Amino acid sequence: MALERTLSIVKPDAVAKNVVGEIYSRFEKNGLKVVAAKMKQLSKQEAEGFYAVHRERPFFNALVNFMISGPVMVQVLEGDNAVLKNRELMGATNPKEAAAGTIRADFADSIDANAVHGSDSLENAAIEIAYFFPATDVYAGR
Ligand code: RTP
Ligand code: MG
Repeated sequence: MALERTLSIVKPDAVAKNVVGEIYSRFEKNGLKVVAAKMKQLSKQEAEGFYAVHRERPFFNALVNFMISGPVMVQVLEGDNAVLKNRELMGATNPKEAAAGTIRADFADSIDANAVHGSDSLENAAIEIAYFFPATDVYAGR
């Protein structure tokens, strides 16, 4: 299996609910190691840049406004097949469709406030990690 890194964000709703530790536990119990992390209040510009692929989508403004509604926790997760594994732990985008036991099923309230972000491909993971962390701020997990 391939050792990968992926970019994860605990979104403002989950930070406000005080479940950062609960979500980190899911990562740790499933072989994903936090190798970089910071709490951050995103600016509008940072949130727009991060979700630039969705700029033309009808939900873009709501998404950006939600992402800047409070601080987020941004982390790099490292582990075997980290990109897919994190997406599996997160569950479906809409928490109503998320499998039982996933982060979104357990902590998210709606498709708009859905607790976590995770990179959707290895290529995007590299881009997203570089968006938030200089290479010197990401530590080797093993
Ligand atoms: P994320 O990027 O945040 O990890 O979420 P995702 O891959 O599961 O979903 P994506 O398609 O990338 O959409 C990004 C975020 O936009 C909101 N969204 N709303 N109303 C809608 O149909 C809709 N579709 C997407 C969600 O909050 C989603 O997390
Ligand atoms: Mg996405």
